[in-house]
Amino acid sequence: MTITITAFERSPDGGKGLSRDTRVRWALEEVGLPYEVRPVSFRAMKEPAHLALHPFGQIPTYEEGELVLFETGSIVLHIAERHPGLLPEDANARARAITWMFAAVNTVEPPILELVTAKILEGDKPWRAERLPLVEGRIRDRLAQLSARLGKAEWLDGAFSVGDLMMVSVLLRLRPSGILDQVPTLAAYVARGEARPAYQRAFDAQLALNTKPL
Ligand SMILES: N[C@@H](CCC(=O)N[C@@H](CS)C(=O)NCC(=O)O)C(=O)O
Repeated sequence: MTITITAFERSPDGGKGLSRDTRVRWALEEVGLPYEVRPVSFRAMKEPAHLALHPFGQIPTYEEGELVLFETGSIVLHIAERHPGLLPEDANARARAITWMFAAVNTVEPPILELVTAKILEGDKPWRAERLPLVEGRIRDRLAQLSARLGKAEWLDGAFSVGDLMMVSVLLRLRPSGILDQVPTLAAYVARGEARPAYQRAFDAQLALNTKPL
């Protein structure tokens, strides 16, 4: 069955791989599933045809036959549960991998998104200068905790899993701020994720879309 995802016709990052279709592409590449991409413009994302797929008018969406999904956590988990490669066989290890995936989107990503809000969306507001150090502090606390848990391990819990895929994807969003590189354990962890051939294929595909003439 054909899998179709949506992605920005032109990502605001110009193809640095930070838009969230990249994590879905990466999951599909890890399990070896072919997929198609339907690029959408910012205007089309808010129109009824796209809102029928994604109630919040965002990307990515995931279509597979009659199934339509939104939210990258749900999409990536759906892929991981149905195809070998991203979840361990052992039931407890599986549950822990899923826990790390939720930790990535629920605990680590929110302060990182706050930074984007403080710097870009609210960059011209009078509270920016006061807010920024608070947000950066919250991110540094999370990174210190994550780094302490990872320690010298290659991945968060045994072999590479959906938990690492999501955690690396979330941490990558921090790279432009310079904060990630200040935590060498996590910078190296993210680099290991990026070095995976499946990530490379996902990255190259989103870059090709973002640099293709419109
Ligand atoms: N929690 C959602 C967030 C989706 C999201 O924020 N997508 C961004 C692109 S990375 C988007 O569509 N932004 C445009 C908008 O919100 O109008 C997920 O993980 O799928």
